[in-house]
Amino acid sequence: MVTPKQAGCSSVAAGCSSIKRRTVEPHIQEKIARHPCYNEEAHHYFARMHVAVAPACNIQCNYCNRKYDCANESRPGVVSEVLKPEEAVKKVLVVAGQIPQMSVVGIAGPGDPLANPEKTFETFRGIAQQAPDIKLCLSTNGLRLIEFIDQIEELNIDHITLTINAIDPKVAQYIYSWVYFEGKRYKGIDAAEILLERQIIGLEALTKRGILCKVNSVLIPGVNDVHLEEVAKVMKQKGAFLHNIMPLIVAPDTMFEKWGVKNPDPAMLNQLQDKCSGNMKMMRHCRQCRADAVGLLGEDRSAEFTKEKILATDFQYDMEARAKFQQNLEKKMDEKYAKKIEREKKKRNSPSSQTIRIAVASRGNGKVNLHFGHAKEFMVYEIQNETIRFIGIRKIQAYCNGTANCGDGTKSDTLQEIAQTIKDCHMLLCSGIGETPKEYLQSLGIVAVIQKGEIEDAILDSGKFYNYLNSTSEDQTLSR
Ligand code: CLF
Ligand code: SF4
Repeated sequence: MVTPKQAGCSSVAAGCSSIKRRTVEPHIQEKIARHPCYNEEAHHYFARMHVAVAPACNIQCNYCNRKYDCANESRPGVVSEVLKPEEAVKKVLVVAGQIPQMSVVGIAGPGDPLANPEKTFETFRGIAQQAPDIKLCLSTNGLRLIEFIDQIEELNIDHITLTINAIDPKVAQYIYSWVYFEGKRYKGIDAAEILLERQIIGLEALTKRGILCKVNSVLIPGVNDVHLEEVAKVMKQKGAFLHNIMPLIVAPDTMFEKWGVKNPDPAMLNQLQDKCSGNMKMMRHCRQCRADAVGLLGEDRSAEFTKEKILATDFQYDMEARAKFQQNLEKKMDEKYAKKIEREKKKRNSPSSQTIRIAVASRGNGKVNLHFGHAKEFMVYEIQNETIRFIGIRKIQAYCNGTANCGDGTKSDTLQEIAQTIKDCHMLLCSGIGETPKEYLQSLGIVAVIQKGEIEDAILDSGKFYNYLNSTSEDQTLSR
């Protein structure tokens, strides 16, 4: 769904590295402590899953095509199997038993959850009854949000993602082909006016009831790129908690593909997020998940939990064991946060220290623990004067796709593409890397360093090392 779809979950989250605990009220911090999307810290430890129970949609976004399902494709709207509510509830219970850090269940498609209200609420009701420790999350395009606001509140669905790509119907008319509302199909400016009005009414109602709302906006170059700054201002005024500006992924056979609209590059996305961050808390760690994603945000374990396997599995839902496991994770997060505060207090103000941009390969747990060849994404950070800032996610095609591909000619193309994706980085941290990619990256001025352990410690050490190299080397590739 859109909303989620492109927009990732049909929603997005607050997770932004830029959300500092001390700027969040305690009752909200409590709500987001274990939500991997609304809390950037938590996304290293806590997992989410989506159950795909909502196939229909009531609008047509010009970037969405729900037909395509490829195991390597990760974007909203895409799903392998649609489930019935009872199958979805069983899947949640099985997954929760096997992945104890799974703290949130979202419904984000593959269509719009509120265009399928019976299936959506039956699923949420079943989960609330049988697994009351799990947080419920919903991602919607907002067209019918106001109609279901009472049910949302009653079921304690406390995290809503609303995909809002424009606030001006003159812009929105190029984003939506049609809107189906109260038994009639609208097109053009009429469709845009209806959708935008309903989205704002929905957002205001969420704010009034104290339900956390994350707004997802798809950055569409040439269509709403300039307009999104205005969107961010209005979303803040209306009470949204978090803004997730996510890059367009042009799907095959869509209007945007036909019109030749291009995906934005990372620099365009980062610049816009920086501009908008004055108005709103920004989420920068969104992975634009599939509507049946399972696992930590950077991984997708959906293939391990097919309908066939789920229906054949006996399970026991041990809420006590889950609670203990999650308390330990939270303790770990708290310790890490305390360490960070301590470091910030001690930080020396060294004016000579340059800003260094570092790409990190991680498979979760807040660690550098992934080999370069297996990475499907990098997390990009900046460090200056011992202050670390999370910039965003760069998705890539993995350099190694298994031994069968090793040594074939396509690898050099893949390597070039990967290098392009992180060409603005000075360093790359990973748990291992072969000589060929290491030398290639070095030739472009990207120093690959093998590191293991906590991401922040590794960045601090590597930042110091980089500054040292920079001060002693005559090699100009080290000083950008
Ligand atoms: Fe899912 Fe969305 Fe809830 Fe998260 S995803 S419904 S808020 S539990 Fe998260 Fe995925 Fe981005 Fe969505 S990373 S696409 S923001
Ligand atoms: Fe989501 Fe519907 Fe838009 Fe697709 S058309 S992205 S399902 S809201």
